[in-house]
Amino acid sequence: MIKYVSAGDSHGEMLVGILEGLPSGMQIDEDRINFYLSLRQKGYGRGRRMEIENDRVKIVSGLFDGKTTGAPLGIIIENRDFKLNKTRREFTVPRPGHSDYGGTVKYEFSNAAIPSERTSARSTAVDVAAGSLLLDYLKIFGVKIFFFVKSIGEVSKDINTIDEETFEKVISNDLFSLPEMYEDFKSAVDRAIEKRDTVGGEGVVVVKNVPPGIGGYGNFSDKLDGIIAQFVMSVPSVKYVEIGNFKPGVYGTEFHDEIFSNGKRIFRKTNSAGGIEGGVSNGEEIVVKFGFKPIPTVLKGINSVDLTDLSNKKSVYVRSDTCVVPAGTLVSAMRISIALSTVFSSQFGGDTVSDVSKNFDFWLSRRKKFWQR
Ligand code: EPS
Repeated sequence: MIKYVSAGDSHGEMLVGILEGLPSGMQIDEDRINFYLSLRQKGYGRGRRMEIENDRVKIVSGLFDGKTTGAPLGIIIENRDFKLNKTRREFTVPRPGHSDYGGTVKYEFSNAAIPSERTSARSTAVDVAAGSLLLDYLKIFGVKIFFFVKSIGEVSKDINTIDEETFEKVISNDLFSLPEMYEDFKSAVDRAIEKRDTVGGEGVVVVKNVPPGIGGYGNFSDKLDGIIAQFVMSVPSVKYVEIGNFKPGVYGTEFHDEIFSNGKRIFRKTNSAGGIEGGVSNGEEIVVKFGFKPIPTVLKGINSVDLTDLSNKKSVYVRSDTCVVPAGTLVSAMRISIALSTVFSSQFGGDTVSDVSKNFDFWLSRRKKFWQR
């Protein structure tokens, strides 16, 4: 089964990821990984740190002639800030909304800047490297992952799906927005910059081509929606995750996606469930929506307390971003790539790419009465 762990501090020497359990014989596309890393950096509304970094992946183990060997992959991304600036922070007034307070209490630090070394969104660079690498693993199953920003601040467009052509347009702009929303989203970020404040928003990930029957319900921890939610909910700044399209107040007969047959094929006309029922995929697009809070480091400061003498003070300002919704949306998509890879690998394990592919084809062939591409 595929497993992923990471290490690395925001202003330390490098970020490190380990991906284990990949089959042998998978070609690794470093250019695509670097492209996704550059997408993560360019989101409009990021701070000056992104002008310093130029994230490039280095894979230091588990490859031979560019293909996986079955051994764990060691993935490294260097922090240029470490070499160029050597940022070192010390403060004792925690930023409300950041990990400063909880982390300082937990580990008994005297410097409230230490917890964010690990909880900073910097660590998501290596998540994006791992997740974009795994897009090739998901290709064995024909699975594709698309994403877009749905809202920034008050500006929102309520759509639940996206086609490949529109996705190409989304990733060619620095807000990952649908083309018609770009100017409005940009103004929403600019308003926050003018106000010396920060702004949140929402993103959507759409996963295509997942057959019905992926995931499990033997135990709560097997459920596909629960697994996806854990991988997205833990992205920095995410405050909620929703699968599908639930609106309080709708009746069961309105909400549930009726099942039809034309005698040859089973199909649905709606996708309120977002592609998952009972913890298992149902063959429709998996639609994951999530919301980002405005980030907690604000120029004006927020009321807080100095932990040294418990006096009331404003929170500190340190170099930061204004809006992380575009970057966070891409990160969430790449976390979903990791989540799905763990699930697919536990269901269709194998030592080589062709073993995995054969296992999956056999499984599908047994179920072709119900689902076909
Ligand atoms: C972050 C603060 C900023 C962001 C950082 C997340 O970094 P710094 O403190 O060095 O200015 O740029 O995000 C990244 C470094 C990144 O690569 O995404 C925070 O406090 O969470």
